[in-house]
Amino acid sequence: MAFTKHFLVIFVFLAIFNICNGQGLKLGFYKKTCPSVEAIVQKETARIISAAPTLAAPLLRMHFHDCFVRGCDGSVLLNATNNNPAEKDSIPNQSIRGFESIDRVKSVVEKQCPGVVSCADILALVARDATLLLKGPFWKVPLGRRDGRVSNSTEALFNLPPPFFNITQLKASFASKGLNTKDLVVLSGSHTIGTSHCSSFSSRLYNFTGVGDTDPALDSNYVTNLRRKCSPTDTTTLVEMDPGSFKTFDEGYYAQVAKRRGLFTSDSALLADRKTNAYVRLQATSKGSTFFKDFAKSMVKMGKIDVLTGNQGEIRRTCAFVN
Ligand code: HEM
Ligand SMILES: *[C@@H]1O[C@H](CO)[C@@H](O)[C@H](O)[C@H]1NC(C)=O
Ligand SMILES: *[C@@H]1O[C@H](CO)[C@@H](O)[C@H](O)[C@H]1NC(C)=O
Ligand SMILES: *[C@@H]1O[C@H](CO)[C@@H](O)[C@H](O)[C@H]1NC(C)=O
Ligand SMILES: *[C@@H]1O[C@H](CO)[C@@H](O)[C@H](O)[C@H]1NC(C)=O
Ligand SMILES: CC(=O)N[C@H]1CO[C@H](CO)[C@@H](O)[C@@H]1O
Repeated sequence: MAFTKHFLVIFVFLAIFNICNGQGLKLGFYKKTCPSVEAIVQKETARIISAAPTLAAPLLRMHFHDCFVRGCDGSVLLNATNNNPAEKDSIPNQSIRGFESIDRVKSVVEKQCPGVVSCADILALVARDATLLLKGPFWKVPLGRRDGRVSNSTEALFNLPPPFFNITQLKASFASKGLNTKDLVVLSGSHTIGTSHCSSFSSRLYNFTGVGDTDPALDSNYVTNLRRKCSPTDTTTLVEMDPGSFKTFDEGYYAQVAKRRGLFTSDSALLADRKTNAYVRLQATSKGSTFFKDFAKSMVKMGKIDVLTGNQGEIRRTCAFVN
């Protein structure tokens, strides 16, 4: 009797521990229920990116924004309901694009395996496939996430790190999601692809501390260059984050950051910590860069943040709406 009781306690403890650590996810989760899901997602993502190559970056970013708010539960995909603005209505999400691409992939998957594959899993797979299509690394995506039923714009505002965060704030933000300093410097390498609106960094060019100054952490030639592209009030122009190779997933980002050309305060901040500084310099210069291997590992880790598994949540029929 006592033995059984102990056993039960240990079992329950392990079950809770596993859920919290995203261990409820596994490779090949849909092997029996939807064996072709990865092939379908891969094919549809390739179709989407070949028609619109600039969608790859926002689709990778979308997975990050999903995972940092309520865990990787597809909450970023939900539309607002009456009186309840969704995550996608919040300031950090203003520039996210590609929701209709996820909806499209989901509808193809639904045709093959109705009601089986979560939107959260589809997003995790699309982010991986989009990265690979830009010549980035491949990683195996543990699956079995369930979809949440809540999306709240205020939570997005509080959980997503803004571009003006310093290194202390960034580390705290990542730590609050169970990610360490290495994950921070590695995942920031995502900024090797894609573009940014001028408004995400223009205070660094024109009014850094409110006295019409520039950010001393930015290379002055780069400031001149960026000022030509971005007027102080520009909210529409897009700037390449890794100039010259923003369509290729490579180590180029680290070379930019090392040259004091990181676009955001959060990029420059990686030089302000001994550990992240060392990583930036190593990836910027080494031939046998470990970035791809590191990135794959940190993405799998990010993909496990506070996931819903088992009977939690639901499998949404349409990604923009709860069932
Ligand atoms: C470390 C903290 C981070 C901050 C402060 C940050 C901030 C930003 C900002 C402000 C933009 C530009 C938005 C715009 O103005 O259009 C951006 C773009 C982007 N971010 Fe991050 N980010 C961070 C981490 C990440 C992570 C972890 C990922 C992915 C795993 C990611 C992927 C991207 C991508 C791919 C883009 C380009 C999007 C596009 O081309 O539309 N970022 N980020
Ligand atoms: C859901 O939101 C997206 C993005 O804001 C929008 O494009 C789409 O039209 C909305 N869908 C519906 C059915 O309202
Ligand atoms: C959204 O989240 C905020 C912050 O946690 C909370 O104060 C607010 O009540 C939530 N809104 C809704 C509609 O649940
Ligand atoms: C980062 O910002 C916080 C809040 O503004 C501030 O208290 C802290 O001193 C800053 N840390 C660094 C290293 O700049
Ligand atoms: C710079 O910032 C300060 C403080 O926020 C503000 O009062 C001032 O108007 C700004 N100057 C310009 C040129 O935007
Ligand atoms: C894609 C999307 O829904 N963007 C929204 C982001 O938030 C602003 C409001 O802050 C909306 O106007 C955008 O439509």
